[in-house]
Amino acid sequence: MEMSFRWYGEDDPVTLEDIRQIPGMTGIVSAVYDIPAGEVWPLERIERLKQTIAQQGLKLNVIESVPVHEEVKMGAASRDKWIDNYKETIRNLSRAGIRTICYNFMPVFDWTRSELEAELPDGSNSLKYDEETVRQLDPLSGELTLPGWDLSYQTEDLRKIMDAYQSMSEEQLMENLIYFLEQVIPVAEEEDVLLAIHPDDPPWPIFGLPRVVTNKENVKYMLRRVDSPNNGVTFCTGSYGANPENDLNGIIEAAKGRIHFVHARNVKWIGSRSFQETSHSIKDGSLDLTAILQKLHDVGFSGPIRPDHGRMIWGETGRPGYGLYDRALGAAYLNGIIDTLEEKTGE
Ligand code: DNO
Repeated sequence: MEMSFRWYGEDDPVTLEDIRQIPGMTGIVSAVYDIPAGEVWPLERIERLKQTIAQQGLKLNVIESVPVHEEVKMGAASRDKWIDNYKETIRNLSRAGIRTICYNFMPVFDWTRSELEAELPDGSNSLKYDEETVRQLDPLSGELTLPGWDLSYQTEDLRKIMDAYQSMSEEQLMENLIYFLEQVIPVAEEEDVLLAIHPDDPPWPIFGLPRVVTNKENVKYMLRRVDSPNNGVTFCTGSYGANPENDLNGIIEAAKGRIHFVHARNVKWIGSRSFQETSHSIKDGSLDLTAILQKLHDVGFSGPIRPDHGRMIWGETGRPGYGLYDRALGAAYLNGIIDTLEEKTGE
């Protein structure tokens, strides 16, 4: 597996110089962040990002994410224009030698939490999701804004978009995803690029908006409907694993051969539909990352993997979930497991 690390570009307080000192680190997961969702990514911007990373002896191996325009998710009449742009971005990424693109299909809001700095018993803090708190929140009030959210909307536009989704069934949203894939996957095939859909985080509907990349049945369905090796998934342990009903090894089995990228982190279930993020250790969270990595290894996964969110430890401040220290510990933990698995089979 290719151990990789997410880097938010020149504005990231975590530098490439820091990242290259993590043992076993080879890949960088990044994006051209200042291009509005739906616009074509110019080749020279991608090349520049790639060069900056290469100068530190690292490799830009995954783009996370190329955002899908909201009108595509909504199935609006204007969606084809955005889909054409998406195809062009795939072509440009391919020209720059990028082979893996992560994206998501969550209506309006990317990953959602109720608290960004919830204290853990050891005095560190981490991201937490409490269903009751989220249920009482109005995302239009501005009382909660999260780092993963697209804040470029005016409140009025956001209200209209949210209203349009209220009447959309999960089946319809899935159809909109399939429509998108039927258009872009042939281009990904031509360009030798793997698309890897990120699950919805958390994997259930929030704020009355439908969500579909949530469980084994839906993953199987979308992989079968557009049955190409280039149509794959990002297997995110913490997103699928937030729901205790999701059997993670079962999802890996269902998606085997189509898992193109892995996000590894742990969560502790703290009530119905509520969880807090922990260190990667199986002693701290509810997920058994050793068993999950074993399963990924068994199904032949050898692609990019990154430690996902970390806690804030040792007084570090910064982008919630994306500090240096705990993610570096996570990478070391994961590498220990992976080395053991791969050495056994002589890889
Ligand atoms: C959160 C991330 C997500 C992810 C996107 C992929 O930390 O895992 O924001 O990047 O959903 O499109």
